[in-house]
Amino acid sequence: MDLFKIFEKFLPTEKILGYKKYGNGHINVTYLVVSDKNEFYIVQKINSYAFKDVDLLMNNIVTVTTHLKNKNIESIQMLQAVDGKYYVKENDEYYRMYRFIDKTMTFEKPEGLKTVKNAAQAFGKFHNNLSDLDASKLGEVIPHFHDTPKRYNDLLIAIKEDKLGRLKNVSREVEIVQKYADKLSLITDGLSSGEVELHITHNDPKINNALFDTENHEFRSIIDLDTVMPGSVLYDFGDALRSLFTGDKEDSTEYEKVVGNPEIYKAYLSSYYNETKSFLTKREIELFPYAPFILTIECGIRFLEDYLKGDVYFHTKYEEHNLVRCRTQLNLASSIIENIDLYKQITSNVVGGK
Ligand code: ADP
Ligand code: GN1
Ligand code: MG
Repeated sequence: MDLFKIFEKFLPTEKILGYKKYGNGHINVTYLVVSDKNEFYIVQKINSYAFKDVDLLMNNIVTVTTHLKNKNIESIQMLQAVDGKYYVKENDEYYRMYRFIDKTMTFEKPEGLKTVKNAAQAFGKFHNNLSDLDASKLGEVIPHFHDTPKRYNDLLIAIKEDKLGRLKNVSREVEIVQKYADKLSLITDGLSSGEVELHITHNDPKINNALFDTENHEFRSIIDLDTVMPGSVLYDFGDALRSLFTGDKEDSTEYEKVVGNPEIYKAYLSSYYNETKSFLTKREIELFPYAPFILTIECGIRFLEDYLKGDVYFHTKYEEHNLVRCRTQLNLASSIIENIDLYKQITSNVVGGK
């Protein structure tokens, strides 16, 4: 990969002075670049295994960022290459570039309940700000992304095929997933019946996909808009809590330490509910306690499937990496569902019987 050549196709009037690999994402490869005009940029190699239709992907992102910009909301600013496209194709690989949002930082784990509340407010406002964007302008960039029952079926196929002979290492994990198989369709059933509504959602609201101000740690901007598309707000609610509960321990071998945290749940729910109560349905509120469980077990299922398939989707650093990640998520999912009455109680206290 020639980063200099790629950069030139976006900005022929500037030159790269230096660059380094940046961030902890599992999908794309990200570089922080500084130019001879002392401007900072993010250049990313797009993961074209995950994103099969790069035109659709970039169209979604530009549609959303333009909508936010028109409302004066700080957002990532994609650059157009000299040919007018929002990506450059080089040796069958796709690259994109955007401005670094200055004086911002990401967190890998919540730094106290203030970060939790800020993140909840951020994603609540994100849902609100996109509620007047015509959903038909966005394509389904990864079909069935949070269709948890389908994710489970995909896992069953990977188990059957056992391409790498790894099934023998995961009997305990398969058993845990099977134990909860009847609880995986709560959100998708709600969508089918109409009790859970379609919104434009982020679908990957990890804590490190929100930028915070370096000085006062206030929320600045939501990033990593790759999976923005129509979905349920419960996907974002559940996955944000999954990420906040997991913190920086997603890759930890001490997986029994990755458990739910009722204080974090309460803080997130209170701030999120404040932003979104005008449009939430009764069923969505009922499913709040289940959403972190569903999104967490789904994530565990996806890591397990990828482990069985030979680590084709998520970036991994060693052979058992996806299996370790799967274990942390399954431990977390179990700890949430085992305490579901507590999460239900917190929900009814916060929501006060809407
Ligand atoms: P991935 O899909 O690999 O997770 P992200 O878009 O989340 O890629 O970018 C990886 C990291 O780069 C982020 O967690 C954040 O730290 C940083 N980053 C990305 N875009 C920006 C931006 N516009 N301004 C500042 N930092 C950014
Ligand atoms: C991936 O790209 P990143 O690291 O923000 C994944 C999410 C998973 C997450 C698990 C497009 O997110 O769905 O929840 O890893 N993103 C995609 O850490 O698959
Ligand atoms: Mg990311």
